Amino acid sequence: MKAAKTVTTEDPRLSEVFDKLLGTLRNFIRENRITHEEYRRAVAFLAEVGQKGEVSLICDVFVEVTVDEVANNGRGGTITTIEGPFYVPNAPAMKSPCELPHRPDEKGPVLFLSGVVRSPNGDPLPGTILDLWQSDQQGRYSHFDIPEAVAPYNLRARVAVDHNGKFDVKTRLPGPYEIPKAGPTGALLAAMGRHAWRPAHLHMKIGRQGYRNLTTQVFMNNDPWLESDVVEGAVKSALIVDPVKHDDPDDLRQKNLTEPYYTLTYDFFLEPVIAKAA
Ligand code: MBD
Ligand code: FE
Repeated sequence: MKAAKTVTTEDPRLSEVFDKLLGTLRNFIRENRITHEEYRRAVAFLAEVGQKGEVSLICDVFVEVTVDEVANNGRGGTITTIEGPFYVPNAPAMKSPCELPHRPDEKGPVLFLSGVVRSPNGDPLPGTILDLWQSDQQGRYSHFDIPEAVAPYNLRARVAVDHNGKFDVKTRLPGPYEIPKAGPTGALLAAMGRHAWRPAHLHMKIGRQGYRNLTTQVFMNNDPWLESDVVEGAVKSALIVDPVKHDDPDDLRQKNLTEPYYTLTYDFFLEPVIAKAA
């Protein structure tokens, strides 16, 4: 007969880190003389975070920065930052040049995002997939704030770069994002007197065979929340970008646009996977 398997005996890493986490938590309770009332308040808060579907939101806002720091310590190439709670896998596959899926009445200025994905020595990397996602002009993410049935994969796509490693994507400028005031995460921030804003940003996961996956974001310069992102430590200076405004009437007519548009060029650098000795 086969012995019954249990997760605990099969997963020493789980036992080890759980014991350590508990130890840290017990010390925290002792050092801060956490009262029974505070404990009950915390438990009720966590229950509400679960009920309102904000587990990923609150964890990513307060904790993911440190996970990213550990995961990418010493890494070369473009600097990483957190994935956040609003990534959706399997977005439409597109080939550069392309336009992200959007509603017929999508608001906000057009943004042409372009650049080249490169290896550390600058060689372009054809064969790369750039998985892009972003909020709309009002800071809303499809599948979360915009129902999937209304606009599936709105402003999301997996873009294949061209044979020169280049991507050329037509999209819209994202707006800043505010954590909803109605939920427990927003209530916690309000109770601490903190604002709940993230500066306008674009998210990307970049993948190519032989290279480490890169998850990062670029942040729009001149955003009022750039210096005080509610996600402390997510904004890094090398990730701040300056979209260029274009409003020449002849140029607009040529592009079939009636409003000024923006361009943004940013190259990404991937780090090769180091083959491990057998
Ligand atoms: C976001 O848009 C985001 O990117 C993160 C990390 C947290 C909350 C909202
Ligand atoms: Fe985001």
